[in-house]
Amino acid sequence: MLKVWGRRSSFNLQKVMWLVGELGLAHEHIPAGGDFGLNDTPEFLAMNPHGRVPVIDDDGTVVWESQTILRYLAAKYGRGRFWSDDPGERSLAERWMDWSQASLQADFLIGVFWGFYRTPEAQRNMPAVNARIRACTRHFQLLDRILADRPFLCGDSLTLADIPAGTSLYRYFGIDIERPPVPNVEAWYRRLQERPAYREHIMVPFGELYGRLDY
Ligand SMILES: N[C@@H](CCC(=O)N[C@@H](CS)C(=O)NCC(=O)O)C(=O)O
Repeated sequence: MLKVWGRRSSFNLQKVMWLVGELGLAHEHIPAGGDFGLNDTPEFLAMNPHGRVPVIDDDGTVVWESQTILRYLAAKYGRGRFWSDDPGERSLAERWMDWSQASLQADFLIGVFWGFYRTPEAQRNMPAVNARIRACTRHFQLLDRILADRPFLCGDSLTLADIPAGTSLYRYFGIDIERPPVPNVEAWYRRLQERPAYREHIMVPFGELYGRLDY
């Protein structure tokens, strides 16, 4: 049985659990990280030397790094729907995954969510946070243009492209920051909220993270 380690408030665990849910995979979830600890034990470090979540163990195959896990699960259990054997076709979704991690996640999750929401008010570097909020404005306006003529990032159906970027939406629209009007992104967000796996794994209240920098 597939085992998945991570805390439900972890952005990177959420991406993985969303796909697990979309694929309907039987699994065991083991809370780890944050207040649950476990990720600094020798057993955990033997699975992931970085001591970070998420980690999966799929009948003896251990994988860490959320986006690598997404690719692994899609290739193993989602052929046709979430994975193509044609490298060119596969790259259509993979470019959005990599852009999300390198650009959107860097500016939103690290720059804004950590810099603003997770940092106690007195310690915030607001000029730096505001620069990252402006970068997020540009990212979401770009997504808004892409989504003008399609319901999902790669076309008519949900693909791996939507997962890392779509995971940001619950927090982006849920914290008190300036946002541009992005009607196509908002429509995409509403579409994602119709999916049970998105509601269960992404729309997880994150108040426990406010003002906390310790994990
Ligand atoms: N690049 C890694 C980042 C992993 C990471 O930083 N995970 C965070 C949670 S999102 C973590 O383990 N934090 C320590 C903790 O929760 O105790 C990935 O995508 O999996």
